[in-house]
Amino acid sequence: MLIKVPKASQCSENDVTDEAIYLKRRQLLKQMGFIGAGALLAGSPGVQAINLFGDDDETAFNTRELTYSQQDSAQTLTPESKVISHNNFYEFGTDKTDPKENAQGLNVDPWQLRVDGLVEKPFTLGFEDLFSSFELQERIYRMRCVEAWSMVIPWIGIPLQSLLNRAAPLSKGKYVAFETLYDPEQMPGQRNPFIGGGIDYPYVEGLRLDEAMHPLTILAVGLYGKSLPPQNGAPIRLVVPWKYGFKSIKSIVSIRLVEKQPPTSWNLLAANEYGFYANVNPNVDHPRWSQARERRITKGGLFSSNRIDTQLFNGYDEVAPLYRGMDLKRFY
Ligand SMILES: Nc1nc2c(c(=O)[nH]1)N[C@H]1C(S)=C(S)[C@@H](COP(=O)(O)O)O[C@H]1N2
Ligand SMILES: [Mo]
Repeated sequence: MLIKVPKASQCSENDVTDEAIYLKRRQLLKQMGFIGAGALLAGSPGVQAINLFGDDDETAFNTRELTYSQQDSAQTLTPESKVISHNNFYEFGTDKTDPKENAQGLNVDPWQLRVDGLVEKPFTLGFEDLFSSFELQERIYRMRCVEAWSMVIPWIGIPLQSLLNRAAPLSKGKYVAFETLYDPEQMPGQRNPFIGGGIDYPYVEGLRLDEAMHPLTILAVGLYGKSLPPQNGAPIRLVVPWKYGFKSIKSIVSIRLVEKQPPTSWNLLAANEYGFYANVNPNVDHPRWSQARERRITKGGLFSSNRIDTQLFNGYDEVAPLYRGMDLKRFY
């Protein structure tokens, strides 16, 4: 199974050091097939990131495959060390460093992801199926948190579209509802609201069906050439790059086609601050802060960053037709 590298993503990676490491991993992924790597995980307790960055391998890389359409010096990849240590995963605590500290014991094998609701062919995927049932692709996406920081992350995943198509949605299904694992024993934030930030668990999210079917929408199973670490939402999480990060729900156990707009966790918590759509939009401020700019997390200390302008739809202009005629201030 080869990782396909789509040309559509609009990020470049011109950080030389990170790129060299990254290309090497990618080459190894290609040679081994991610399925082989997934299999290594089967017997391990909890999830361990698979290190595919093995011994020196000087095979020529096809760098053209990683040349993205918009070269832009602001698009340096966020170093892996920060992608996996500066997280929001309130099930494990509300500080950015809590998830890495508290989530390491999360047991993701066995795992069951159920796809059902208004579909012709409901199904359940086990842990191994997440890595082997669909063609894995690599996507480098910007991720913009509603808190006004952002990263550029090389994901590995499955277009959500392929998974939904396998379930054959019925015409009555207009929205897709997602649910995170509910397991208070493993997730301290779910048993203690002081740890979990007051969210009513399980964490739930939703998309309109056309958003879910958009080719940019993926279910990620890995990043930086490794399976997802627990703090990033192992074993499978949503990534919707034109929306605020909170839409990208982690550690998913249920994907359900529904008729009506489903409830979403942050909207339930504070409806005036977090809408259902949550499209990145520099012109619609959060009631308590501006969304015009963001801190792009880069090299240096854990919290070091560049301040840059935020772009409408996080720069993914190709999604604009999904919202034609909609008042983006009202449907924030
Ligand atoms: N289940 C769950 N999913 C979640 C969250 C969470 O607290 N719980 N936080 C969200 C927020 S606010 C963001 S910004 C992203 C962060 O993803 P990352 O830690 O991989 O960068 O995950 C999102 N998905
Ligand atoms: Mo976020």
